[in-house]
Amino acid sequence: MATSISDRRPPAPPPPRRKGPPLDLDPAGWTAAIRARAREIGFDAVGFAPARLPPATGEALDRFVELGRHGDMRWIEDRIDWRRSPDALWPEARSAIVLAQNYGPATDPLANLSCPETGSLSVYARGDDYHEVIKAKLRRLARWLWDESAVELKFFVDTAPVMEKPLAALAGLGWQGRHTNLVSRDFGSWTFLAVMLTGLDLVHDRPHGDRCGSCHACLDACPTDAFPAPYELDARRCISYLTIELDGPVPAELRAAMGNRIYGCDDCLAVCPWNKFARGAAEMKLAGREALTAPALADLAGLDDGAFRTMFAKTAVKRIGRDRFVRNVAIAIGNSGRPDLVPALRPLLADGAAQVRAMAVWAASRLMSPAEFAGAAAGRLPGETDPVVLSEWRAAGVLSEEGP
Ligand code: B12
Ligand code: SF4
Ligand code: SF4
Repeated sequence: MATSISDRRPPAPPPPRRKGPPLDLDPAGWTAAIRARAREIGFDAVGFAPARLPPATGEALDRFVELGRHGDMRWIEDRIDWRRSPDALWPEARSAIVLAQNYGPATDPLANLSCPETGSLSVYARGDDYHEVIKAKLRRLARWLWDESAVELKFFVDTAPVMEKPLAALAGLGWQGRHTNLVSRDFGSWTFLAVMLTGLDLVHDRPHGDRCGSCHACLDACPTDAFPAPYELDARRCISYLTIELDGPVPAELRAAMGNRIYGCDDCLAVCPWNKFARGAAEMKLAGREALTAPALADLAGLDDGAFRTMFAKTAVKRIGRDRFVRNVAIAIGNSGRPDLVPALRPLLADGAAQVRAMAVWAASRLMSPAEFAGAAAGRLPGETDPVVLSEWRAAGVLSEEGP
């Protein structure tokens, strides 16, 4: 029955079904019943598609990987055969139930970008972790469907080798916009997606066409020029990838464009004109927490592991761990133009994590006076052995090519 598949964990064994004969419904009956139950549970939109993606979608995925645009996200290529189409992952699947959850922000999500002494977290990271919120709802839907139908099913949110956006488009929930995300006429760019595969035959929705027209606002808004062409993303340049997925130092040429974005990025989503039809999220657990709207960089720089876990308890941010997060904070401090943040930055030059020290060197080279920077180098260099950190000191001009 109801098993949740992820790239990281094997599926759980099916729980016992409640006693009694399964419901006897035709495909239209099941489709209507599932739609009603999903809405009752709190999903904002539901669509139905065949459990098979067209070959062209798999070919686009192959091109994305061949071109190396997935960067260090090796898990995309590891299960690429499954990812191309759900029926490769699970041959018995007949239909995909695609679910959308609106997380429309209550205020302008980009407002904080002009406050350089604070950090900007993307909207989705300011509330409870959507994976957990949506998985709880999926479990309820799966439990009900398994009890009523006795037909096997599997469900996913984000982490399984399934291409959720093309499936959602096929199920009529919207279209993949030029920024590559699913745009909905009802919720604009602000939806999370989830998928349930089932052995049931259902009545499939009709995909609806592309409504981007001549607009290219999202392409123009991208701070790092991450779209090599409309409808194509080079993840290696995307701030979402750089701040969340990439471990280690961020490529030097992209750091300045990150501004104060310390977890994810919403620029291409936020400028979409279809957001004018968007509504605020009804799911309260997804509502942004006040403390995460504009946190002071000086406070974030001081987070140790325990304080990081407490501050980001139950959010998606905790998944990246303290070191990667504070690395992002160091870059934002380097972009702040605020020498008054030097006292908060200075301890990061001696941080236990090499990626934090490396980005702190870069930030210090931008904020400190030459004399101050030379003093910091004299204090830190004698004990530094990490090649990545040394290369940052070298790039900042305090080490010769031959070494210290
Ligand atoms: C990997 C991943 C990322 C990567 C890569 C994003 C990407 N566009 O591929 C990174 C880390 C950058 C990322 C960022 C974000 N993500 Co993300 N991500 C995923 C994940 C796990 C897989 C996506 C995937 O399959 N990518 C592979 C590419 C090939 O697929 P595609 O984007 O659909 O590509 C299509 C077209 O763009 C085109 N194409 C793409 N490349 C190429 C190349 C060539 C040559 C050609 C011809 C065509 C072509 O063809 C493809 C098929 O139609 C999904 C969850 C899932 N399991 O599906 C979430 C998901 C897509 N992410 C999501 C979100 C919310 C985000 C962010 C908004 C988070 C944030 N605020 O920071 C950003 C948005 C950035 C952006 N503009 O895309 C949501 C999107 C919801 C929606 N409404 O669409 C998803 C669905 C998670 C979820 N369950 O809700 N993400
Ligand atoms: S999320 Fe930000 S960096 Fe990534 S493509 Fe969109 S605007 Fe560009
Ligand atoms: S901003 Fe414009 S081009 Fe981009 S997804 Fe929205 S409508 Fe399409």
